Amino acid sequence: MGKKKELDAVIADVQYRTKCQYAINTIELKLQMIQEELSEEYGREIVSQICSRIKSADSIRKKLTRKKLPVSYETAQEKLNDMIGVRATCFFEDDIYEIVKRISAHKDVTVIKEKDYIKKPKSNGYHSFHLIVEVPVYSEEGCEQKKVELQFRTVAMDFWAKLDYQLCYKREISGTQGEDIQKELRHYAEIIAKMDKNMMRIRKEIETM
Ligand code: 0O2
Repeated sequence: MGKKKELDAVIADVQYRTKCQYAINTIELKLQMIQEELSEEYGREIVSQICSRIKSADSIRKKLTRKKLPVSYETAQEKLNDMIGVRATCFFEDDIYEIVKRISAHKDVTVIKEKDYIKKPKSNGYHSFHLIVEVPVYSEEGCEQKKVELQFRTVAMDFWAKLDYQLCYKREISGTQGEDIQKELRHYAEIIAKMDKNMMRIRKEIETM
């Protein structure tokens, strides 16, 4: 079987997808538990939305090619951190750090890597907190660790990222007009970041009333 067909076959395989879904369910359950704990402590909602996806064969192929890596399932497993992705959209920025702290403390969660694009946004303005973890997945074959990329964003950061994804991300936007567009998007990302900070301040003010 050629490498392309092999990758397609593995990603479509029911056993592979079941194991990925197991990892997703584990993480989602933990996030729901933390959301309930915090909700009880703070007396308000913490997470607006949780969503997940298993990366498609096509997207894996494109990402490996973009990274100039050989296109194979083995390379994808080894080099890509986001074959399985879960995103939690939160109301406030400080809640993101509290959730990250709590989920990282779970004994069956191994933190592989943290990327804080909130404190250090990407040059295009992208804000998000990425936490790469491993969780155990049990089957008749035993226990295997599955890597999951968790993305944490505020509702406002998510709004920007979703529009950027539609407009620019994965596209070559060049020339003077391209630069102006990039600059404008960066500007909106800065406004959003400021708005997030102000919303947090307003919340704290209300909490002391
Ligand atoms: P898709 O289609 O969403 O899956 P690595 O250094 O290898 O750990 P990686 O994965 O190359 O890191 O890069 P990074 O920065 O951690 O990005 C991982 C994911 O974050 C991306 O996955 C996007 O989902 C999202 N992301 C990163 N940068 C941007 C950005 O500038 N704009 C938007 N809208 N999303 C971003 P994929 O596979 O690129 O895309």
